[in-house]
Amino acid sequence: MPDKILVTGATGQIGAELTLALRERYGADRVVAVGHRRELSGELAQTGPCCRVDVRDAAALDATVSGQRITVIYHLAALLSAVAEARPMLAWDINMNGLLNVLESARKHGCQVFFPSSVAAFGPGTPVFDTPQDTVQHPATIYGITKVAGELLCDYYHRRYGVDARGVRYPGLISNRVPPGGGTTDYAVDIFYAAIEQRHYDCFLRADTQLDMMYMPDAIAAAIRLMETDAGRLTHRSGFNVTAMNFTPAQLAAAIRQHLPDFTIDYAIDPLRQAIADSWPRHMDDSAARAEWGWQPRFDLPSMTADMLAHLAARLRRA
Ligand code: NAD
Ligand code: AKB
Repeated sequence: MPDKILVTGATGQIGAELTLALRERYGADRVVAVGHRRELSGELAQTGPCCRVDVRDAAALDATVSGQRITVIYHLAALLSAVAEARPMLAWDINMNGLLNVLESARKHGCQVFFPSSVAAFGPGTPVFDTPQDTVQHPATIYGITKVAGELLCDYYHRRYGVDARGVRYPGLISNRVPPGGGTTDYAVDIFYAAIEQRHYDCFLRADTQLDMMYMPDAIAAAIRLMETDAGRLTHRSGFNVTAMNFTPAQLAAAIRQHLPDFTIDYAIDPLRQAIADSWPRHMDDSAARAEWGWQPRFDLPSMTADMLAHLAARLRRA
């Protein structure tokens, strides 16, 4: 069992749910949630320790890691694909210098590190169907470039300094707790809010844009399972392909119509996000993750859709 865990990006789409899951599993006082701009509030603040650190501030981050006697860092703080493309310099600063600072603290204090890469680490030249674990990685976005560089940096810190850095290439993640933070796959979450509240959605991707996706409970389980796996079982380390389902906006709309027959969808294409989506794989091969650490998703498109609608509708009624 890890002694003490730090979660950067704890208020984000993944961080908010991962922090609570880690507190549930290892004990609330062992999991420190790191916020960025504002004081943490709500469930995150009420259920365990919190602090505020800008991950670009190496000294502040290191003081937190050493002061709190941290042994495991889940490093989630980053800018996602669409916001990164709007502010490339800032994205490089946060995504790269933030990770470098985390790895340096991990090196000094002997921490294990989880780094979430992305399907965005692939790009033109990568096989789009059954994208292999080890293949061409020439992403066309600044976000994807930071993800490839991040995977390489994690491998370097492991090889050079023995830092136990691990990670997955997540596809688009779907969740009902925290809205997504400015990615290309955000449509697959936005559509549920619109379906429940307006029975209509204007989608920013084309109807036939097929992408890999995953429901948040599976994403959380993947991170924890990989981190708990005996290191001797791992051949790969920092960029495991993982996926749970793949669909197009038209197929997701059809799945929602199984529950809300009057739901309608139109398409108002955003050229930036369409170009990003068109540069990503249609379906990753995640057999390495299945073989090396037993990756197995629970949710497919029908079960995710039913669960999402039920939980989000209840959450919106309470709000
Ligand atoms: P998010 O945008 O919801 O959250 C990012 C968090 O980072 C926010 O809490 C923000 O406050 C924090 N942050 C931003 N700048 C910071 C700084 N300078 N210092 C400290 N914190 C800062 O993102 P997410 O969806 O939760 O993604 C988390 C990680 O997972 C990211 O690395 C992302 O690239 C990766 N990922 C996400 C998805 C997805 O679909 N959500 C898919 C693949 C990979
Ligand atoms: C994004 O769209 O930027 C993220 C991702 C797949 O990394 N959801």
